[in-house]
Amino acid sequence: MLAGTTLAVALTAIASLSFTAPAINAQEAGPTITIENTGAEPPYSFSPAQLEAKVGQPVTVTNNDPSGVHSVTATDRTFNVDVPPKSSVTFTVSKAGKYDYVCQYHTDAHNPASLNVS
Ligand SMILES: [Cu+2]
Repeated sequence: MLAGTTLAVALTAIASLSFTAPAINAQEAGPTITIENTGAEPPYSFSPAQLEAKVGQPVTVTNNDPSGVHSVTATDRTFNVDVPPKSSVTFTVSKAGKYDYVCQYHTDAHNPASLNVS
């Protein structure tokens, strides 16, 4: 009876470890903005439209559009990052705040988006 209980506890511990590992990996990947050319309306998407980051935490921008340079440009110009086609750029924000941003090259052709830094 005692041996059976010990085995059950051990199996529960292993199950917990395998369940939490993917969550830890996701955190290490850090906040990421993905830009796609969807061909819909508007044609270009920032995803997710609203993203959370910490002050000083690297924010990665991945541009999956094979043919266009896009940018992540805060409307108050706190940050302005160009992202060439099929590439990624990382930036940090040193001051907390909610920053609406646009693409400086297609100001009316992306969905509204914001980065909330705390
Ligand atoms: Cu753009």
